[in-house]
Amino acid sequence: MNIEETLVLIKPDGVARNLTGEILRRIEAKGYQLVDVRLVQADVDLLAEHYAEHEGKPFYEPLLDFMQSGPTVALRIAGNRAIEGFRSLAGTTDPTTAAPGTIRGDLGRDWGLAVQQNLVHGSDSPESATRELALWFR
Ligand code: DAT
Ligand code: MG
Repeated sequence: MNIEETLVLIKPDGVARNLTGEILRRIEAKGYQLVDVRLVQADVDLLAEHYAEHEGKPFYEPLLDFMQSGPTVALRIAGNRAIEGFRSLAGTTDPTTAAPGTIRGDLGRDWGLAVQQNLVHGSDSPESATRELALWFR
């Protein structure tokens, strides 16, 4: 066993589309423990830190605007290999091609801003998880 904690965000599109319960259901069904939950209206400072690795990319500014468009549900979850496991549950970044059975593949809408509006975030490494959990649960 390798119990890890990871940060999951239900992004503003997921909250606005009333998918919070459905996404939580999938996380709990997989066996992850819910350790902490917050409803957060993210501001630009938080998002600039969270997405620092993407600064300067063409999608960076629209991404920060989108992430400020409404509340985000921040989750601290725990489980065996939860970092990699949640990324698998979420599916690949682009909902158009994310596998069926995943959150993004099943629930992501194939519309104009589909890559940006992909419902969830999950930390991508132990270092990211530590850093991001400290940001969203400071
Ligand atoms: P992930 O969220 O799968 O870890 P990422 O870290 O590469 O993906 O990118 C962060 C977010 O930025 C992603 O969830 C959606 C947005 N994004 C990534 N690539 C994009 C692109 N080519 N066009 C628009 N938005 C993009
Ligand atoms: Mg990422």
